[in-house]
Amino acid sequence: MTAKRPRPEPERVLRTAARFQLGGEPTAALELRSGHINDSYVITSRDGRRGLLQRINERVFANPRRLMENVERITRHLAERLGPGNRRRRLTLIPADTGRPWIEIKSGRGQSASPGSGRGKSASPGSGRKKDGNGADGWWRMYELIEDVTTQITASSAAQVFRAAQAFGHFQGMLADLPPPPLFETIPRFHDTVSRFEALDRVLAAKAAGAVRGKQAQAEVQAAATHRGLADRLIKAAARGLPQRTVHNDCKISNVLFDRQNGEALCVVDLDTAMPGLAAFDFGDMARSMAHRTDEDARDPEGVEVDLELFGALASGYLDGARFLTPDERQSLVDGALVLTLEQAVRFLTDYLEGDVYFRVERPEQNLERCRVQFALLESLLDREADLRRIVAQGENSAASV
Ligand code: GN1
Ligand code: MG
Repeated sequence: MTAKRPRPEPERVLRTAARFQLGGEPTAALELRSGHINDSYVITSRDGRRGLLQRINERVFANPRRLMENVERITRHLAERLGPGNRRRRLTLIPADTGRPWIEIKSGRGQSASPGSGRGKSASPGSGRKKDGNGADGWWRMYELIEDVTTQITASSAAQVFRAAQAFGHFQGMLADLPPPPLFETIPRFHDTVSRFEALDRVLAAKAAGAVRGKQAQAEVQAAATHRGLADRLIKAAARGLPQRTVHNDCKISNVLFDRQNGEALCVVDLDTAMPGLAAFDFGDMARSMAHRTDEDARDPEGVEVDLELFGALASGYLDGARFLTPDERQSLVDGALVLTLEQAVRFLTDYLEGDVYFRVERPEQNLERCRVQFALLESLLDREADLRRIVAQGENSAASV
């Protein structure tokens, strides 16, 4: 599904972009292929304005209307917190011709997928969006493009990791006083690792898993079984009273924009999964994306290991940005690193076995390779668990030293 979704023709993209008040007629659309889920284009207008146009993947986000309400609430709140300047420090939605910052295109008799509460993940291929009549059906939005920034696939220095982690901590802090109600859960049970294992079980039980892929992934299926005992660790900690906060839920280093001139971590992007959750979810995603030097898309898991210098920068940057954490939350952070890395391995493995229906792939074995990288990282995190706990415990003291 995600990977096989039909792409709109370039002129359709431009016509869609023209419905947003970017300023000047859109003349160029450059597709970005870095995200796994949504379709993203950098749009340039005749007046030289640039915007980020995105089509929301409705097979993953079953209720785009409520998702966009979340995004509007978050961007409005951050604008209030940061003040009228600081436009490079926050995302700004661009209104469409409807007056709202999104449009829904439905062509012909085809209706868009009806909002429901089910997870996109369980949708079968072919469900979701119906006839893609003009290739551009679906929910679209546009953000102002933040100029003169760089993004990172992997961390390049401890100082950079410190800044990124601090930015995610500040992001959580700014959302701590978001007026009620809590944000809508755009993907239910998103970081419920136990239910991620159950999804794997279902794929393994189904004949449709495909004998060939099942054989290819034997070692990884075994690794998942070996580490399954970790899956409910955060769920149990949450039941013991860890606070629910508004968290980002996809804290990859690639979701931070760095200033091109001075390397400052300017802005956290990708707000689609910001919703109630645990601080440990975000710390865990940061650890799996910033505390080592390997690309998540590396073909070979050889040499994948946690880098304690980067992990130290991560812990001190995050603890500096998120000063509101309770002692119990600080205790849970290393668990977050272990559980989120395991969860991501299981998600990639499930998708590989299911036939690459969720994460966009460029090559057939990519999801299995991604899974191997996560398992290699998990082994390394487990080997160094005592060090990681010591580093987090010392983190606050060393926050100023990076
Ligand atoms: C997906 O689309 P992207 O790249 O922002 C995924 C995250 C995973 C990540 C792995 C909605 O994010 O949960 O951690 O890939 N997002 C969703 O790179 O499933
Ligand atoms: Mg994301």
